[in-house]
Amino acid sequence: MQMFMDLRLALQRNEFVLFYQPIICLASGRAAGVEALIRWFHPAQGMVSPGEFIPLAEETGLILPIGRWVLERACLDMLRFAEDMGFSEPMMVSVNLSAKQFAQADLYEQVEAIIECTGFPPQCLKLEITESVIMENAEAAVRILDRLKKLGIKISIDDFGTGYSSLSYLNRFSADILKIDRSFVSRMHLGGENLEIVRTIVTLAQAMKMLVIAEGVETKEELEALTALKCEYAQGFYFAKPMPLDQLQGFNMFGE
Ligand code: G
Ligand code: G
Ligand code: NA
Ligand code: MN
Repeated sequence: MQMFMDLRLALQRNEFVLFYQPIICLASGRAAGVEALIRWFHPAQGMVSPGEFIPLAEETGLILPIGRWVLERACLDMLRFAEDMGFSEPMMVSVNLSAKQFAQADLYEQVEAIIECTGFPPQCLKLEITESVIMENAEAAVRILDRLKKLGIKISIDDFGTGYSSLSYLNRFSADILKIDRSFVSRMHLGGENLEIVRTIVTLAQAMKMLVIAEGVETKEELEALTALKCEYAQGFYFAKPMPLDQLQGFNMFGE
């Protein structure tokens, strides 16, 4: 209950911050973009992880105003970052959408309005929706994803491999990217089932003309196994942890 009251006030008290984790192009070693991950700096408890408060925000509906804030903040942060760094275009940024956010009747209008007021280039914005959320109502997902795509943004299917997509649906979702869940990437270099699952998802993505990102890469061995499978992109503590915007400036965004 206390946590709920605090969470309700966190937005107006400016206690949320977005951290960013680079997504690496394996062929070039360069950062191809970043994923925005929210952090809550509670005045008494310090940093509270989203694993703790996102489920509460989702249950209580607070995720809707928080989610709007995340989208707008991510666009504004990336515009500022591009300006500070002298980039001609902002970096590609991925924003996570939870089940309730994805089910909002006015999601399209919300994303459109944020693109318009911030002036953020839509081709640099990506929404991440988990496979299980998409599959909860696959017919509705086909329609909303189609509409969102018309704004010019990109769509990623997050935690892929954990949510039982039927292959016929996968073809109908206008998604651009599959993110391989980190449970499969972990220890894949040891061979066995994880390696075969990752191999299958990479092949599937290529056949469907989708890009593929491996999540949760923690070791050099996992990276080498992914490179051998010709996985295109990866993300994980091996490259970089999620970090505040000012540290992203110090991160070598362009590889060696
Ligand atoms: O950053 P971390 O790895 O602790 O995130 C834990 C969980 O919280 C992940 O499942 C992640 O997708 C989710 N999460 C992080 N940031 C956001 C956000 O801005 N919106 C939503 N809906 N979920 C987020
Ligand atoms: O649910 P989603 O895929 O959005 O979750 C992203 C979460 O994964 C974030 O909480 C992020 O901090 C975490 N994460 C990113 N890279 C790694 C990694 O290499 N290992 C582990 N254990 N977690 C990671
Ligand atoms: Na994600
Ligand atoms: Mn994921």
